[in-house]
Amino acid sequence: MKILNMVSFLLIFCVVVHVDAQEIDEKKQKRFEKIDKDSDGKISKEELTKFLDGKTNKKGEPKDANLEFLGGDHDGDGAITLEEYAKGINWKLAKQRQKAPK
Ligand SMILES: [Ca+2]
Ligand SMILES: [Ca+2]
Repeated sequence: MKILNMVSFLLIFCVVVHVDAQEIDEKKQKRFEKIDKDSDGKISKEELTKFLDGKTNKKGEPKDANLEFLGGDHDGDGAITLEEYAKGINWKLAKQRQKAPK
């Protein structure tokens, strides 16, 4: 009977984790849609700049849309897709790109 308990525990655990992940995705999707003003499924630099305008980070400093865009556009094609947005901002990549010429 012990094994059965383990299995059901794992099963419940998996379901809970799965639901959690979905909730985050939904939140992210809603936020993504908010930023994507023209609803073409991609966030352009202008859209991100407008969205972050007047917003501050945890330290109270104005948000750097340029840097966030560099770190959010993972494949560097000039737009942030929902997939890229869901992965989050890659700050390491952003700083690397900011340092690189061009
Ligand atoms: Ca857009
Ligand atoms: Ca991209």
